[in-house]
Amino acid sequence: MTDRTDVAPEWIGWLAENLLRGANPVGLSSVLTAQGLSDDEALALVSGVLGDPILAAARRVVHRSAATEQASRLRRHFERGHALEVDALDDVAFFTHCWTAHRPVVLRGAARDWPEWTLEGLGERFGHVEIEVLEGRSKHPRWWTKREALCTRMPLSALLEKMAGPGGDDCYGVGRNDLLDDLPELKGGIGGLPGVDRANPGARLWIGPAGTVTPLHHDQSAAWLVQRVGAKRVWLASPLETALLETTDGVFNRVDPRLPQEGDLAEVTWWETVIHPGDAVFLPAGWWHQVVAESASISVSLGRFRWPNNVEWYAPGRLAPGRV
Ligand SMILES: O=C(O)CCC(=O)C(=O)O
Repeated sequence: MTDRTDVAPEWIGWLAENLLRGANPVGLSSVLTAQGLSDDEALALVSGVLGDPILAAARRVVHRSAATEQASRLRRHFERGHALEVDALDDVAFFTHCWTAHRPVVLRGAARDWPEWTLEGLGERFGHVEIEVLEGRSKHPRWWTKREALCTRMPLSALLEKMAGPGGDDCYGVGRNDLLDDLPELKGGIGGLPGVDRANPGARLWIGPAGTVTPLHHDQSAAWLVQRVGAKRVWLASPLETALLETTDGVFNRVDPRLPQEGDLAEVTWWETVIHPGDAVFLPAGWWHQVVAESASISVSLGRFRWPNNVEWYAPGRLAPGRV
């Protein structure tokens, strides 16, 4: 008779996981017999794991998580296909339909009254100014783990030259570094958007060639992403898309919404939009988003609102198995 110590721990784990997922014990024991156990040994092993108090404790935790999964699904069921895209949005409508509803929105022409920016105009006025960029990103698939090594400074004119070239994801002036501190004259031209603290909008600049990719990630605060020059394609998915919680990599995610997905990931509802100069997209805290520049691009993000905007406790990537 095989006892549990004779069986590879991976098989015990496999058995426990499948029992917790509700698999039929008889089916599981036939898999074990196909692995070389006799019928009696397989059944004894399955009933041993079924009767284990550790499994009973795990069931209680799994029940809570399955119930939460259903609550998420209920919300997704009603959200599906109801992405908001509007041409006008006042503060009250924004507060009701986006901020408290925790829903993204595309506001077309949101920055139509802001002063026009062009690559040529910025080059003429600020080409000599040194700005901070991340360079060498394309050599590192997880470049965000090497930010400090990749961070360098170059004159804006050098970045604009790269932006006139074929493009790619190698070099990007990313909003994490407050480039607008290097270009303070530009700050004055940045107008308000619904909900934003006008005195201190928390503006950050994103400037780079066609083809820059900000991989799928979530932030721990909300922001408007305002397109000023060129076009960007943005994919969004709700934090309630629980399939995406299994592919987290810190605040990033291994899923690329441009690629076909399998299993539960194929069921994720993506909301895809392209923003052009003047358009803005509201990115609620925690919503997954990926951004790809379709042409040489400049965007501004605004991250200070009239209401508290910080959910640093929200970090599902830290709850990955083995990290609890
Ligand atoms: O524009 C980009 O490349 C990324 C913007 C973004 O992820 C953000 O504003 O949170």
